[in-house]
Amino acid sequence: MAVRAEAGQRAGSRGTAPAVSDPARVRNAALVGPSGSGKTTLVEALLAHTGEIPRAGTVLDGTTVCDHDPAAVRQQRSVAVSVAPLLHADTKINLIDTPGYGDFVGELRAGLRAADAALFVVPANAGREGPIDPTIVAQWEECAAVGMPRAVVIARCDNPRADIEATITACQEAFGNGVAPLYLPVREGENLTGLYGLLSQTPAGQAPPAPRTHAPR
Ligand SMILES: Nc1nc2c(ncn2[C@@H]2O[C@H](COP(=O)(O)OP(=O)(O)OP(=O)(O)O)[C@@H](O)[C@H]2O)c(=O)[nH]1
Ligand SMILES: [Mg+2]
Repeated sequence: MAVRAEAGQRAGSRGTAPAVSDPARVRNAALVGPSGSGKTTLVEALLAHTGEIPRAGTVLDGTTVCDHDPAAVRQQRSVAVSVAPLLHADTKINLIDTPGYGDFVGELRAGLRAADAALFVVPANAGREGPIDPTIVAQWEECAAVGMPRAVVIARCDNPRADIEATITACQEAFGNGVAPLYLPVREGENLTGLYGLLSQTPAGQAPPAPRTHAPR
C-alpha cells in the first residue's frame, strides 16, 4: 500500500498537507468505482479547487498526485491505494483513491478499511451502457451491510456520450431508490457550466440566501 500523506508538499500552494488539531474534524472518504471512471482525475480536480495544489495534473501526463507510482504512470491507471488530504470548511478530508482494475482489489479493500464513507464514482455515460457493473453493486451492498455512508459522484460529464439523467436512473436501479440527486448540472447550450444545489437552492459555490425575516411592525 502506497500512501502519499503529504500531497500538498508536492507542488502545493499551501506547501504542507492541511492539518487540524481536533480528530473530530477529520474524515476519510474512499473513492470506489470501475477502472477509468475518473476517480484519480476527480481527486486531482478537488485538490486544485481547494488550493492544495496550484493546478490539476493529468493521468495522461503522469502528473497526478495519486498516480505517483512509476507503474501507475506507465499503465495510466492506479495500481495502489493512495491518500490525498484537503481542507474544507475547517475539516480535513483524506481522499482515499483506490484502483478500479480488478487485479488490485486488495488495495481497494485496504482503502475501504480506513474509510468512514465511500464515494462511488460512476462515469456519466454509464446510463447508456446498460446496468451498472455488478461488481460495483456488490461493493455498494458490502458497504451498506457495515453501515458505511455512501454517495454517488457522476464523473466525466464532458464525455460526448454522457447522459446524466439516464445515469442517475441506472444508479437508482442498481443501488436503490435511496439515491437522490443533491446537485443537478447547469447547462448553457451544449456546455455544462456548473452545478445547482437542490438542498441549498443555489448554484454550487455560492452561499445560500439568508433566511427571510419579517419586517418589524
Ligand atoms: N475528458 C475527460 N476525461 C476524463 C475525466 N475524468 C477522467 N478522464 C480521463 O479518463 C481516463 C481515466 O481516468 P482516471 O482518473 O485515471 O480513472 P480512475 O477511475 O482513477 O481509473 P483507475 O485508476 O484505473 O481505477 C484518464 O485518461 C483521464 O484523463 C473527465 O472528467 N473528462
Ligand atoms: Mg485511478
